[in-house]
Amino acid sequence: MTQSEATRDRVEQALRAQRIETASWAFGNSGTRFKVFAQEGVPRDPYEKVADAAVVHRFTGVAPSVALHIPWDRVDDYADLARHAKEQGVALGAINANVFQDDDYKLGSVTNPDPGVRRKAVDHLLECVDVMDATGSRDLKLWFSDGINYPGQDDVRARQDRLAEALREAYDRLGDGQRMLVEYKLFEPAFYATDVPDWGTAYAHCLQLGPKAQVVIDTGHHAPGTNIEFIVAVLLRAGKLGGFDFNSRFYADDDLMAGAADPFQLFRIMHEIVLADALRPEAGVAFMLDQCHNIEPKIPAVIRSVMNVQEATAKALLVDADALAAAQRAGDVLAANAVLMDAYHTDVRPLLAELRADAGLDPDPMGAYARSGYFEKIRAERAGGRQAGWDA
Ligand code: RM4
Ligand code: MN
Repeated sequence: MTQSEATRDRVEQALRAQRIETASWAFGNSGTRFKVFAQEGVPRDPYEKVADAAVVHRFTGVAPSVALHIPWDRVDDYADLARHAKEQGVALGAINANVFQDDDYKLGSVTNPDPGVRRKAVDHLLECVDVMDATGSRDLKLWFSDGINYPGQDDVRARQDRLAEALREAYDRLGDGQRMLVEYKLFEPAFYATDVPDWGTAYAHCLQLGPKAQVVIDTGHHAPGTNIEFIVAVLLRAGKLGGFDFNSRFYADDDLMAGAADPFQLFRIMHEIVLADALRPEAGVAFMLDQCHNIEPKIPAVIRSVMNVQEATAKALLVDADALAAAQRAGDVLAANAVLMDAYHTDVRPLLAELRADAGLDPDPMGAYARSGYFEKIRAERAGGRQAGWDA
């Protein structure tokens, strides 16, 4: 085998093993605080969301699980929903807790000054672990809208103590093989001080909690200009990167399709992953999408996002690691940078198309979905009834 054949072999193998998790809420109606534009064919319940996620997997071959959001995806029998998912060819993935949509949470959930409200919030986190037991999910993903809008509104350190206490209770409830992924977000809805605003705060809590607690990076949750790949590298080095919520942004938490606004950033992130050999499922990094599709049709938007992540990954895998290391050792700044750019500028679409064909898939997932008639079918079947939305 020549060196280039060996490289191709390695790249193909890694791409075949890649797994990207979709999000149930990406299939429901969503919008901004100005307007939710309803779409035709939108799922009416969690079963239909799972069915749509399975369609994404059917056409991409690399999206075999779908994350749930509780209570948006509340059902009577989670084991039955897991069975339904399996029948459709997917599994249920991370369970996302929602402690941000109840009147009680106006001043916070797990950091609320009122112990009664904190109890309610922690009980919800525990309920989510019960759901995980029923669905067989590994990850509990926690994002808190908690924070304060005005200086003096509450005691910042006391809120951190309350947070630590709540996380501890949920952490202690986790079973073997279950994990807690702690997400951070710079601001919004709290504007003065968010309780988990950055990776450092999330990391400090995870460190105190123990090995089952890991940080999750939502790519949309940073200030403009933040070097996200640096955070990736630091967390990987510390063994504390639990996963990603991929999406893209221009200004704030825009939740646009992953790799749409800044495909180069996605490449740089995946480059850190590849360098640390963290693409392998055993490395424990969950590659999830967390997006909303407000104006574009949802299923093809998710397919496109999955493909964008695949393309960034393929480019990252093509970086000539030996040449890069040699240039770095030699202090050759321009050569090192050129190695990265060469990989980034490679058109990997033919390679991915070939891999799909080898796997018995249509090489063009977007076209295949459009031709499949699935949209026409759900548009007819799901007409009327109450469509699921991000608040339902
Ligand atoms: C949050 C955060 C969470 C997601 C919700 C819908 O901003 O990103 O991961 O569950 O939005
Ligand atoms: Mn997220």
